[in-house]
Amino acid sequence: MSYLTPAQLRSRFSSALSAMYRDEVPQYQTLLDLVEQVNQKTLQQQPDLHQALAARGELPRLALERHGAIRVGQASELAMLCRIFRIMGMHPVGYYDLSVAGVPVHSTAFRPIEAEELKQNPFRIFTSLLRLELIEDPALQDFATELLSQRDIFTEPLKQLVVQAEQQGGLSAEDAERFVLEALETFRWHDTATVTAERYQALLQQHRLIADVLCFRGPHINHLTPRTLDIDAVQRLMPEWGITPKAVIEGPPARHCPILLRQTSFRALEEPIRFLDQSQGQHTARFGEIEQRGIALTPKGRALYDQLLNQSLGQPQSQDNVRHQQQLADIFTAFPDDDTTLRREGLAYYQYRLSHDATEKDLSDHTLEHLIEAGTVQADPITYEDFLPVSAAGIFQSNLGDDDRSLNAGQAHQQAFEAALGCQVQDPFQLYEAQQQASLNACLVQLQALRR
Ligand code: OOG
Ligand code: NI
Repeated sequence: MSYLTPAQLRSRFSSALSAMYRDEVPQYQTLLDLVEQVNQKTLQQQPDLHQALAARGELPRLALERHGAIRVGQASELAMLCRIFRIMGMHPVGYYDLSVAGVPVHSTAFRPIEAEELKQNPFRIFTSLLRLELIEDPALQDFATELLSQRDIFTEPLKQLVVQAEQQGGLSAEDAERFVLEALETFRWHDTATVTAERYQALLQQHRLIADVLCFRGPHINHLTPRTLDIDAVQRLMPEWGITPKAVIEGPPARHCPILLRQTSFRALEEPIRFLDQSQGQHTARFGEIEQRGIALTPKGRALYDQLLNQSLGQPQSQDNVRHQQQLADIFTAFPDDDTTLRREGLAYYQYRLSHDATEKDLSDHTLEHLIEAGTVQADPITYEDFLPVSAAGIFQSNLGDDDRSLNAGQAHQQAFEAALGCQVQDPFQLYEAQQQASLNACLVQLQALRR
């Protein structure tokens, strides 16, 4: 019996999810069209970028690249998601405590880990677990617990298929098709709430996110995110396309060597819902987002990023994106912006490879730096595959109501999160470091082969 690879399963799932979301949220299709247009234009205008992406084999994954997000309410839900995503080759990476930004959740990103897997399909899901202990009113906290204990966000066939996949080590094409259809049910939008309008209001007042997680039968996918090559252009063009973006782009400013992740989003929908008492209301949860990814930073680079970002957060925040970007750009002049310095100062991660025309005569007792200078060894930036807590908080806030207040900041609770998850989250730095090291080792082996 032959099984689909995890990457094949992941691709089928992400494209089915994308189709469902385009159906549910028509503006998502508009966003995809806009991003596609901007990406094509950017590739035409920047032949160097085009070539670099082609050389790294990233062009085919450009149109595929997207992430999504969901929010769940209890440990058992998170643990089951972990098993479902594992079958698709997606593993929990990173721990994000959003309570520091007044959002009552903590999160991880389920994503492929190996370079080859990422190349095939980099789809990831930012997954948040509600922290019920941050609900202030004890009666409401009890009610929330009860609500959660009454729901099952996974279909019976899905649970059976998960066990089957785990036992036999994969799924046949036929079972995979059922698996995708059943898994979609968990991510689908429900237009009926599981509570009365009055309860909904009470939970909404605690925090809009609490109502979003607790009042529905499932954790509707709340956004999907295509990857753009020019986020400033998309932000600028959105209004022309009938989309109102959040005020400012999150993350670092535009740079010659893009670092980490830049994001912007828009509120997509006010959806009619029917409450348990049959009254009608509206719920805003679903939105659109775009991302532009740059190079992954080492702990040293990340510390510099955090320091500069904090410096900018300490200034009066402009709601005008042009001014905000200018402010950021001024502060980020302190961050080296050429690959050689980023690499030599150990600020960012690179993937090393031997150039095609390397010959034995290029090799006489040279250091790595010499080999790179001579063009014998190439160093390509490793793309950042994770998220940024401050940016994520900004994305969360942008699709909540303006009336939202922040909750008291809680302590980081990584251990509690991992207990709920049923396993530990992987450290993103270690993954990038390992990828860099593996590429160096491979280069060394090839060099030695040339010397012989
Ligand atoms: C997730 C927000 C975070 C990102 O891209 O940083 C996020 C959510 O609203 O559930 O998706
Ligand atoms: Ni997102």
